[in-house]
Amino acid sequence: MLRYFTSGESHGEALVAFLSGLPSGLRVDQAFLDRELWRRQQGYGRGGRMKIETDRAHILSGVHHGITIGSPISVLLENKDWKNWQESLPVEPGDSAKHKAVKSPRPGHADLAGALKYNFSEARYVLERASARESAARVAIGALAKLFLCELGIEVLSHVVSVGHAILGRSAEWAEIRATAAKDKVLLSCVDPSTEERMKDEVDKVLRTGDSVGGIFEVVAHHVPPGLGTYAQWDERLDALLAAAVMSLQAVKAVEIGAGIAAASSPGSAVHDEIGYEADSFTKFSRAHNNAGGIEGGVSNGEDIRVRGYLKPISTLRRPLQSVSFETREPVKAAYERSDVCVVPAAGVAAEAMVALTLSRCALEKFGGDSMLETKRNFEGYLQQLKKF
Ligand code: EPS
Repeated sequence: MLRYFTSGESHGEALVAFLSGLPSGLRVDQAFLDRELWRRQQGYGRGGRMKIETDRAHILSGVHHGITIGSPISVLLENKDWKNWQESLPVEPGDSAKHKAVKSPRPGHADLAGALKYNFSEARYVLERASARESAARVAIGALAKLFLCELGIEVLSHVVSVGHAILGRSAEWAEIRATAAKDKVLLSCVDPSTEERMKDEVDKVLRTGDSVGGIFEVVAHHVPPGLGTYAQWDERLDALLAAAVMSLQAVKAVEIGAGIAAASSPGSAVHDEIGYEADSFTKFSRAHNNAGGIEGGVSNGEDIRVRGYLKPISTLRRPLQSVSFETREPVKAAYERSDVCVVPAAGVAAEAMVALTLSRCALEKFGGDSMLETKRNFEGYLQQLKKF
């Protein structure tokens, strides 16, 4: 079974991610891991921190001579900013006068709920772990999941659908998404250049006013065979697993599969994807469109899987909202620390990692295998079985 978790604070020494359950014999491309980490750091509207960090995946275990050996994999990502925090956030008790307290909770951040829950007198430790910096660790192991899926012919990428009021008013083709993700310069990862300019204007607006802006990203998993996930049990449904995986990312407040939101106010005849028999894919069954987002009954149906994440605006504001002092309980403005103002493209890359990890888990549950040889043999056998339909 594929299992994973992360550890690390935003301004601590490092982030660490663990991934257990990948078969042996998967070739690991270090340059690919580092490019995925680079992609997550891009986008117009990021703050000063991204000028400090250059994320690199330092693999500590589970990979030797460039291939996985079936043992748990651990990856370390250094926080370059740590050198500026060694005295204020040491592991040992240190000098309490140098501690940088977060004195008033930011509405929208985990600050208040976290301080109440863990019995902290201020929110420093809450911020440190709740920060979206943690998503870098997920991207590192998500890149390994992508390499695994690639062996099965599956690719996972994302693009930005909206930033503030600037919205891409059409569906994005796979070829456009792929071309956008391959660029060496990232603005806002929109497939349409004129919409991307309008998205940039939305970011410029909040940069001027000391505000922040959210938006929508879409993750597309291409060439996923039918049969991943199952309707047989509630917690094995692929749409439920993907929704939880994407919702678990910092600042995501809603998740949509396919045309899920519009579907709720449309008649069934306009929503469901009519079936034909002239395709040349996993089977000959074809669809008129893909409003289902590649999943019906909690099972992948062979169409591209489309998952959208809706991001609230970043909760750290240069023009802070009203809050209360942890110390005096008097009204004060919320704390402000250097921050991003827009992270929609970065969140999309982190969501790709979560989707890739989820699909890898489902693929391994279906096809099994301790070595890639075994997994791929089982996979090929299943593809042949599908061809008979
Ligand atoms: C974050 C605040 C900022 C972001 C950070 C998320 O960090 P800092 O407080 O160091 O300026 O840059 O995101 C990252 C560091 C990252 O790698 O994405 C927050 O409070 O959530």
